[in-house]
Amino acid sequence: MLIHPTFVLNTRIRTFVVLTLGLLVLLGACKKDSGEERRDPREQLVTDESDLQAYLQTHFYNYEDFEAAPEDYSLRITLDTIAGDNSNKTPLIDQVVSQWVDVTYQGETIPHKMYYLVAREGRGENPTKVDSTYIRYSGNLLDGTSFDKRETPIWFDLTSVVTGFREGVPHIKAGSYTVNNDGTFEFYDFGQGIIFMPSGLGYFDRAQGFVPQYAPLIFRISLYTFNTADHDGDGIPSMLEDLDGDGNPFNDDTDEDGTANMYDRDDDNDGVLTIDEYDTNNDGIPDDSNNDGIPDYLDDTV
Ligand SMILES: [Ca+2]
Ligand SMILES: [Ca+2]
Ligand SMILES: [Ca+2]
Ligand SMILES: [Ca+2]
Repeated sequence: MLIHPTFVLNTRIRTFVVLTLGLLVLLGACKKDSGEERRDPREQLVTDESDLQAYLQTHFYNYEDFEAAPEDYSLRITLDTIAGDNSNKTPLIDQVVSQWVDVTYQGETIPHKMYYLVAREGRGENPTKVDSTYIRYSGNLLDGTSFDKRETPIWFDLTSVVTGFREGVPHIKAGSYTVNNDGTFEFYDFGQGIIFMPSGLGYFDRAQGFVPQYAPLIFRISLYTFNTADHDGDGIPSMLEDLDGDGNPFNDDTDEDGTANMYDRDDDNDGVLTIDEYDTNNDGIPDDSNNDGIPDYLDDTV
């Protein structure tokens, strides 16, 4: 999926983002209101789950528009209350899929439940949770407040967004595109979906712009395309550095030097960069020169 034109676009737009937008979905810039004890994440989870349930039971999305015009790529996902003329609509709760995501607070692992829904099945591939994605999105609170919105698609490295966003986007498939004569892109066949997350997968106690503390979040997303990311540039895509296969590439650290393999350019800390010992004969199979079953890039004895 590494395509030259998008890569160029990627670099340019990402720089723009970092410099000018101070993106809300980015983690970092922690602002904590003073004077108040941080709430217990387990208790907050119960409150958030109850609020999310209430929302999903009383709201619907414009699924009929997507059923009626599956090829209309200008369609946006809209959310509305089930009431009045809309009282016969199918509630979101009957359409969402739930997913458990572990969050670690002060050494304790707490499973968080989030929900997602695919409104339009894209025809491309699914990104992984550590890829670089080109998306249009809008973020809302449960009361409808819009706190962040991008009409023009933008590149996001999924490693640098809030957890619920990172976990939700891989359920959506990318699309295809054509390049116009003037160099602009036309996207089609892309997937669209919605993510509903408790505050613990969002900003939790870090108020951000229009997002108050402890706010569950809703993101509507269109995934145009993505690039497979290799954060350390060692030739191994970041997701493939998830050696224990638990779906989490952030917790694999072969040489136990404190840097996860996906960010480590010398994964076994033997002084030879991974890229120089991974597959030197280019046969597509990681080298294992002493045939001990441990590839050279993870074997500090070779
Ligand atoms: Ca890598
Ligand atoms: Ca792992
Ligand atoms: Ca590595
Ligand atoms: Ca090495």
